[in-house]
Amino acid sequence: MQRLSDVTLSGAKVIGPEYDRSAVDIGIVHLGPGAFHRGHQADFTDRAMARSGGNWGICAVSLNSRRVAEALTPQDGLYTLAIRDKALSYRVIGAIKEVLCARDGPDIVLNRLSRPSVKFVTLTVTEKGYALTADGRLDQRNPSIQKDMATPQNPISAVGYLVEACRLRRAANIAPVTIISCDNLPENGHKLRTACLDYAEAVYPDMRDYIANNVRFPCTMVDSITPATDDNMRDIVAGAVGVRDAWPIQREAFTQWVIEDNLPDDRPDWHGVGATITHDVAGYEATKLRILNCAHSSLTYLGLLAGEETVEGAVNNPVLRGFVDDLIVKESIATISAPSGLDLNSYWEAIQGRFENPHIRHNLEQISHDGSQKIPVRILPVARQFAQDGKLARRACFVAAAWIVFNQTRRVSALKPTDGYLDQLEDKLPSPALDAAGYAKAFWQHTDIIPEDLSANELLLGEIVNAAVEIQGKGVLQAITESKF
Ligand code: CS2
Repeated sequence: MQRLSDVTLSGAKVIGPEYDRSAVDIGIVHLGPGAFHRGHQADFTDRAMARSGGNWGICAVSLNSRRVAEALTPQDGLYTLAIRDKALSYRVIGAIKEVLCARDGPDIVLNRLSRPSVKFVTLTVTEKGYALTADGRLDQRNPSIQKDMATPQNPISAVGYLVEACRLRRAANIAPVTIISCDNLPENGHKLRTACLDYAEAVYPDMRDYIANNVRFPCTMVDSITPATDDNMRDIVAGAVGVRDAWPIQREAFTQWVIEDNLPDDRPDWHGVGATITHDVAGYEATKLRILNCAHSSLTYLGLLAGEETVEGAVNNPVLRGFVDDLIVKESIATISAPSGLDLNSYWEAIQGRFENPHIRHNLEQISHDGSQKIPVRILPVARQFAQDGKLARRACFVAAAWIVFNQTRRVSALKPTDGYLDQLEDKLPSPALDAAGYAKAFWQHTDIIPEDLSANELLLGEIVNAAVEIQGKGVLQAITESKF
């Protein structure tokens, strides 16, 4: 079977880019072209060019791995988007014009970032890629940040590349780019801006004010379930498309992109293909993080401890379903000021249907990664809001305790949890040989992991420790059943 490429595309059995790829210049550099970028922003941009044209070709830059470049370069950047839902559909996406790996040297990446045709830099580098401390500032102990501060003209970190690009464009009298974070962080644009300003202040002090006054960092909320691709999916896509695609992307039908109305007029027609441009991103962010992502992380740590493997399996486990439904309806939703017109209970009902999608295998293991970056923005804000009102969000505390028990359990096994930030702190973490109470207490009091206001709250600490002992002692399902929430 032939490999997907510009040459073989005409022979494919599905629709491809509905614009002339060869005529499209690069207008966007994207950092972190993982499955989510290719299933979400690149899809929006592909459809925007089909609808309204524009030079919005994407130069995708992997900061660490060569895998995406090795898979897509022989395919001229083309790949298949497989929508796996009530209806199955396939489309070949052409928005990515080239894929670079920054480990091959920063020069070509900085060359692209400095091009006058490039107007946007978008990012999906996951929460850990922002190198933030628990209080949202640049983590200057981060190894990549430390290295970049020593050699800023040869960056390796996302922040290092962004600030160097701003410096080079300014020196060449080229208009600054607009930088769009597309990661699951509350106020993602503001946090990325703070990280860049902190970095600039330390490395190029004159650049701090320039960036502060000239570079846009709109916030966004992004949503579409895009599980990792496996060989089974490659075979399914090859059969449907008729050409071999080394890295197709599977995704649910639902997709949503909310972008803060802080964009230049010259932009892709993202709005025309369904993106929401609004001043109220915060409402959408909190809604998505504290409902969808809160439920995801809850089902993940509870599910993995209960022996479940997928989101579908966990959400169909009656004990877990009942617990997470109560967590969302009785705790999370109470802390959210919803965007006008959005009914949160209906929103949650729709998400449960998305989780049940039998056409998608979403492994809990994948969602369990980087809990130190996810739990503080998905679970802990619920506990904080309740604590500020003098109440206890016991279900949110139970999930935080399950994450701690999961971490302890995995650290004594060969299958360590995937969490780069915790790996960085390894020598400061409590010994996993401690009992459940001792480990939970020490972990919760670690202010590099748990924000200080929560770490110091004795009521929360007591709840976390009790829940950890229950989970460790009885197993998660029995602990849920016997707890009087
Ligand atoms: C998931 C998210 O892996 C995870 O942490 O919760 O990637 C989730 O699938 C997306 O935010 C859905 O929009």
